[in-house]
Amino acid sequence: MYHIDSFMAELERKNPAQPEFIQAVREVVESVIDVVNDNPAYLGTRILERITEPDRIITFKVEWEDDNGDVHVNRGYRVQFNNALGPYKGGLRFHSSVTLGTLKFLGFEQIFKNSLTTLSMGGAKGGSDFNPKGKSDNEIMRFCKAFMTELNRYIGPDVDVPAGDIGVGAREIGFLYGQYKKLRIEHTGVLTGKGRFWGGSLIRPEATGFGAMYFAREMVAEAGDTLEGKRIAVSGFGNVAWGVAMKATELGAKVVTISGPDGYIYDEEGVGTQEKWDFMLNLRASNNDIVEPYAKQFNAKFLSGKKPWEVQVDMAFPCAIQNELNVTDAELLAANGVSYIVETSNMGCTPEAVELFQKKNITFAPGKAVNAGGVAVSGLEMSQNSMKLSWPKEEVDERLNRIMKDIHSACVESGRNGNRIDYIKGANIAGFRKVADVMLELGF
Ligand code: 2IT
Repeated sequence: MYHIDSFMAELERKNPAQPEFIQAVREVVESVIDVVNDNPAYLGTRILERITEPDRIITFKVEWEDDNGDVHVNRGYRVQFNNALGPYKGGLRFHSSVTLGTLKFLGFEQIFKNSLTTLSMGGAKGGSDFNPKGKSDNEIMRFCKAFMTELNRYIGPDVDVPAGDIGVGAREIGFLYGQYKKLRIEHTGVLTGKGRFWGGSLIRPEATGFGAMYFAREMVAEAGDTLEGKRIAVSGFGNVAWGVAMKATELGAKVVTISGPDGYIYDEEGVGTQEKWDFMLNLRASNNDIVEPYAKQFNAKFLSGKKPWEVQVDMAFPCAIQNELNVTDAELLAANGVSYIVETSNMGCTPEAVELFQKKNITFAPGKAVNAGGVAVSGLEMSQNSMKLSWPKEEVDERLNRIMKDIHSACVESGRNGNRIDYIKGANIAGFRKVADVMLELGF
């Protein structure tokens, strides 16, 4: 029999100073402990110890030169967590806050997320503490090339397939892929999120946000409700936030906020239009990590240094980074009558915030289910690369929609609790079972 407290105490002993990893594991273990304790095959093979230990962790030195000729040293990582279901798969994050503990939490989440997609992908994550903010294109290129010079040894289209995450978009994937090609003389699906003319899939940039909205449509339908006229608060201003905003508009809802490190924008007219998206794309391309110029351009409000959770909305979509929505934010949202929290960033809400939502019967869906559309379309990109063809956007979008519906059904099936759906339990149990069963089938 597993006991949560003793299991977690041992995990903390083995993984000191990795609070995000401990937080991510605790959430999964709390969900699955009864399933594990009821199954002698899981118990007898120490499934929880095995699934919480990464297969391997690769760290490497990344040396690069800035535009003034000064040399910098960053640390690069790849956490290959679990490949029971397929090649290791997961993004690369370049952000000053990245530590090994961050990437272990993300790699761990990725195992269950990828399992939920129904595609054949194991879980991994990588990245660096490199801070792309304020860097020139040439500096970014030199960093990416130095990073791939090390990473290329450990990846491959049937081994480990990285993609983007925070700080790694189409530009970075281009430089990384360019260096891989130079070193290996191979044109393969070793990365996803590639460009249109070198193996990328249509809809990949929008997939996480579109998928989140498809999932949200199922959530509200499950509650006998619709998206029509819903007011939505979104944080962040990257691909994910914009995918949500554009799809929300199309489905009859309205996103009224986006946010950056400088504060948030409140736009009563709704942010989800092509003109506004193009403006923000240009702003981001200039490496400006701010949202304030949007307010002047489109006659909206800018709230300096604030988070968007103080606005009166029906739905909230955290789309920025882990633990961005805390219990104080949750109390504000609840007091303003929010009905649904659609966690779109990985572990975007603190455990205390989630507990508050559950206590107040506010429907909460976790990131690993909601944001799985991104990696799902990465999986579809891998399929297209293997077949050496590319599907039209309607086909990718239709498959994405179907996958998100299936993920929602899996959450409902494993998470039904009387007349409520516990989406956290549902996602964790459904994701875990498949990986655990395959691990048993494969032996150790
Ligand atoms: O968190 C995630 O699922 C991603 N950053 C996407 C990973 C991928 O391999 O597309």
